[in-house]
Amino acid sequence: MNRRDLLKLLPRLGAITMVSNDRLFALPKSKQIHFIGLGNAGSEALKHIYSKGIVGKFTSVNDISTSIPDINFIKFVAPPDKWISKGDKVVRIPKMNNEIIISDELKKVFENNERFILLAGLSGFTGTKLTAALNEYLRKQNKDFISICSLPFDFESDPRKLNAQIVVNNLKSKSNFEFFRLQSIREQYGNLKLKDAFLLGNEFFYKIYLSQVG
Ligand SMILES: Nc1nc2c(ncn2[C@@H]2O[C@H](COP(=O)(O)OP(=O)(O)OP(=O)(O)O)[C@@H](O)[C@H]2O)c(=O)[nH]1
Ligand SMILES: [Mg+2]
Repeated sequence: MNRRDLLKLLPRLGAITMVSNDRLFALPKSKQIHFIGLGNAGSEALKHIYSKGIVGKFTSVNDISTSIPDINFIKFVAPPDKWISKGDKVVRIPKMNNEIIISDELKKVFENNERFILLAGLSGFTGTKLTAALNEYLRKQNKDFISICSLPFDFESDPRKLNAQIVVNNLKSKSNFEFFRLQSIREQYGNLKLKDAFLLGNEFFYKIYLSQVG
């Protein structure tokens, strides 16, 4: 599929969630919507939603800034994998074993009475760990929030798939947790280039958001 065909396809994706863009005009007026992109995928989905012209606040929590002035940026750098000596062997301690701390700067993002929409691709450190930690934190704080997450493609590594699966298993019974499989894009639209599959993935985040706000 070439890029022009792909772009033609994007509006038709509405059929996936059976929601039309008309919902944009029915957004609840009382509460400010605040989108928070966690990690790279979350921040790409955030930029995509921002580009739709939705009125709201936007914050990216990632290692690099989006460079869009309207998108607040909170720097978060995942710890590196560590290598330790055990006898005559060197053993890798994956970064995923590290606990995550929600910084005061990040807690401040959630201090107002807004409706928070967390966006993350699950499998890496930042999106996965922050989704798990923030779900627990925001629930305890009685905040109004939903999470929209993707599950990795089949070709991603087993440890990354496992990271994602653990979080989904813990949260999938919650009514404020939504997810989709990136692999379903390739199943539906063929073996797209990764860049194009990510673009469709970003659109899935947007459509799921629309299906939640009515
Ligand atoms: N829709 C979409 N998915 C992406 C994009 N980039 C990466 N992903 C997917 O998102 C998942 C998580 O990857 P990243 O977002 O890069 O990971 P991260 O949360 O930044 O984690 P670390 O970099 O390990 O701290 C993987 O399944 C990727 O395939 C993107 O631009 N759009
Ligand atoms: Mg990253």
